[in-house]
Amino acid sequence: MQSKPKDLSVSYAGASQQIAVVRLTRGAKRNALSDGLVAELRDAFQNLPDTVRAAVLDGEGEHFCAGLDLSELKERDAGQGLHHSRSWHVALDAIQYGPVPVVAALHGAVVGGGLELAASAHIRVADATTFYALPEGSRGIFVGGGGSVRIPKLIGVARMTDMMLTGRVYNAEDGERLGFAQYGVPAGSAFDKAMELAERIAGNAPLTNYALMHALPRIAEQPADHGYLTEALISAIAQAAPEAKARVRDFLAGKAGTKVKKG
Ligand code: 1HE
Repeated sequence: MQSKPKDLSVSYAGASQQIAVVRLTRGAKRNALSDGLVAELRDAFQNLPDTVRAAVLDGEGEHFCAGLDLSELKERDAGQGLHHSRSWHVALDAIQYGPVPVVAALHGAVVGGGLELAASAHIRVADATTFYALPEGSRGIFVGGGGSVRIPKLIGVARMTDMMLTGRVYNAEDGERLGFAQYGVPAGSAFDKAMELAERIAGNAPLTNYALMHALPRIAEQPADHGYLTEALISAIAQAAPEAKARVRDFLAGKAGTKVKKG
């Protein structure tokens, strides 16, 4: 029996294969996220090998991701709809709260569930062809992949409301200005820039990366008084690691090569 071709590829790159490249390979359907592809994403990020220190997420073809596979949009009762949305939450949480930082390389359409997927990464690099939209509003549905939690954190509630009420589309330049992407690059170069950033991230102390992924977003949600205590705990744990001590020693001995330079 022939098995169904996968809609996702996972390969390894960089020094010691430390970078996982996770690619949506459903270009003929603009990388639309079928239930099967959402499960493949979940499995890929839940099962990254221990050797991996950073990941790059991208999509084949002219578009990063066209969102929910509309051909699977079936009549669901409320309970089934709830579980469908929750399955996206599990998959996208596996990206945001997985073992390693994820850099999304964006180009073309980053729309609907594709924008929800991009928002679950830690860094977004967008090339000049990128555009962002939330067509859910015009399709009579609502976001269901964590977008109402993550997207306002990037651009604010008012802008997300406008996008969904009016179908507004933001181009790459506006998207960078508003906070969808932290890096804007020329057309065709998002993947290379994402790999460059992933290499740098892979060189960080693992506990620092862990703190940034798992502690920072939670501290930012805490009342200041709680946040300060959590920060103190995490910083005490991070600085106690032998690797942290070795890095500071190297800097003080002029050996680190990590002096901060003007950008
Ligand atoms: C699809 C999908 C899809 C393309 N589901 N099949 N998302 C949307 O509402 C976006 C819908 N898609 C588009 O607006 C456009 O396809 C694009 C702007 C992304 C790309 O345009 P283009 O001209 O390059 O491609 P195309 O000709 O529109 O599509 C090529 C094929 O991909 C075509 O199939 P074919 O068999 O006729 O070749 C399309 O049907 C198919 N395709 N997008 C299914 N989305 C957790 S809740 C999240 C809720 C949402 O994400 S709602 C938003 C859904």
